[in-house]
Amino acid sequence: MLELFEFEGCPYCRLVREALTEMDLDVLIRPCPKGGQRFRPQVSEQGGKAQFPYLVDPNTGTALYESDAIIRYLAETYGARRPRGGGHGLRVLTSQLASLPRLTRGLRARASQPPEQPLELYSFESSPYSRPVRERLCELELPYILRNMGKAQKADMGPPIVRRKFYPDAGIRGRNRQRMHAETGRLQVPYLIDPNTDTRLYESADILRYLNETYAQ
Ligand SMILES: N[C@@H](CCC(=O)N[C@@H](CS)C(=O)NCC(=O)O)C(=O)O
Repeated sequence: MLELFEFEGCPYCRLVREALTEMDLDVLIRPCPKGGQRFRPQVSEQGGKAQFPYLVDPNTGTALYESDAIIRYLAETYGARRPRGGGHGLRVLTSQLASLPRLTRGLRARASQPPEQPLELYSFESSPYSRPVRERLCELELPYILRNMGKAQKADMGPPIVRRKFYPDAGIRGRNRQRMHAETGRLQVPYLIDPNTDTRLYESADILRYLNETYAQ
């Protein structure tokens, strides 16, 4: 699995996560919030500097800084379509604007208990309910497998209730959408799986409460 060292409040990291959603690729997130001690030092040791995002691809032995280079590498290596809409400079600007209202959320480390195994999160980058969950996972430096399930067709637009009401017979497209539906019978993000406690949760508020109670110190 690809590994991404990043933090939620970083606009450059966001661009890589957006590309991962659009390219339908999974990744192991190693959160590196400011002040974090769990994964940040690995980046300086391996790559020579504390700069994020930093992608490690064990399949090809590649390790890369620079969001633009990472996105290009992913597209070229995995045959995926690069995100459309403006040049990289414009994307950085709009990503900064997107992070602005979140202020310091997903930026600074908070003391936490390390999990034995990574958690697993079904999410897509622009989901407003998934973002607070990713922010908390980041602040608590909890590694997790990010299973992106971007929208794949018109029937996927809007909340799950819209699909149930207007597109009850729509097929399910997208690898992770099919995977989630096969496993749970539902299509809703965020969806958190914690193999350490055998916990499975929908609903962002419940997930945030669970993460605080289980891992925050
Ligand atoms: N040109 C780089 C810029 C990356 C960058 O400036 N990242 C900031 C975070 S947004 C960083 O690594 N700051 C150092 C730190 O957080 O310690 C890219 O596109 O990836």
